[in-house]
Amino acid sequence: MNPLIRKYLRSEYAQGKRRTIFCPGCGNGIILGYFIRAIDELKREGRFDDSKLYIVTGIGCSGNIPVPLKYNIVRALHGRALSVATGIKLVRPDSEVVVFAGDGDLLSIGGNHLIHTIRRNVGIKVILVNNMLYGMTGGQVAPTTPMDAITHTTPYGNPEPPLDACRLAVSLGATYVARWAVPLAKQCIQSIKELLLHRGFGLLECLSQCPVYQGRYVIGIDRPSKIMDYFLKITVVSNEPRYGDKIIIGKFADYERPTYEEIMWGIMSRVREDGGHEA
Ligand SMILES: Cc1ncc(C[n+]2csc(CCOP(=O)(O)OP(=O)(O)O)c2C)c(N)n1
Ligand code: SF4
Ligand SMILES: [Mg+2]
Repeated sequence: MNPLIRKYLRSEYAQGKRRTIFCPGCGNGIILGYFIRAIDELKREGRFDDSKLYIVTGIGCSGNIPVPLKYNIVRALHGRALSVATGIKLVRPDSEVVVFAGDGDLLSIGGNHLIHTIRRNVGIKVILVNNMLYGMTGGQVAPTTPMDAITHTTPYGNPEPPLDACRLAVSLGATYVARWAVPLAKQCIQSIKELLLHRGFGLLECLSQCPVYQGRYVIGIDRPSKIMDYFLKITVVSNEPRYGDKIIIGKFADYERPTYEEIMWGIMSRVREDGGHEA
């Protein structure tokens, strides 16, 4: 058995008594593996203290990614993971708060929270799993679904262009932004490491395969390995915002500015020095 399994998974999962809910070939299990490897490498390098790690998820298949892990996990309401994560980070500014969210969860019902969490530069790290639709509820259209794609709710093709989460995040001042795809293991693990070490708000979008719905309907390929080949064909590493019809992957932002928790704790200590505020 891979020693990382015993080290990071709850015993019932490590012993095979419980299994993840993921369909065979889903990208979610692979992303879980990348997350564990990134944490393990950082710990061995002495650069990450996982005793301070809190994980928050939204609702969706991707929200199940951290469930087998030994860490403290909060499953928030659909679209509200960032609000819960903000609360944890504000109360415990020295904690490491990671959010796993689906594209529907983060960009559709949770889109407004994303905008303001980035604007404030709350020091939480978001791993966005973009499988181009709502997986858990049966393959409905999401803000990330490609135009003209067939889904359960767009049987005649999606009439809307997709939202580029990374461009949105950069425009709002996100201090770490990257996008990779599940077949690019080295880049995904490296990016998760950078995200975990980053001080302000960070977003890593990971293009991921949902062989059941995205594969069958959106892309028309249902073999997971073929979908991963397809991701490599439709993506390109570039610094340009547009590159023909291809999806740009790479790192788009990595800098620092004051975080919301630093500012809020600064205000609180000034209030205390003033002896509190009287209305
Ligand atoms: C308030 C609320 N509205 C709708 C739902 C139903 N629901 C559950 S998961 C989901 C979408 C999941 O899609 P995504 O976030 O892309 O995650 P995926 O399953 O694709 O990983 C929806 C609409 C819900 N649980 N709560
Ligand atoms: S429905 Fe899709 S995203 Fe959900 S577990 Fe199955 S393959 Fe993965
Ligand atoms: Mg999805």
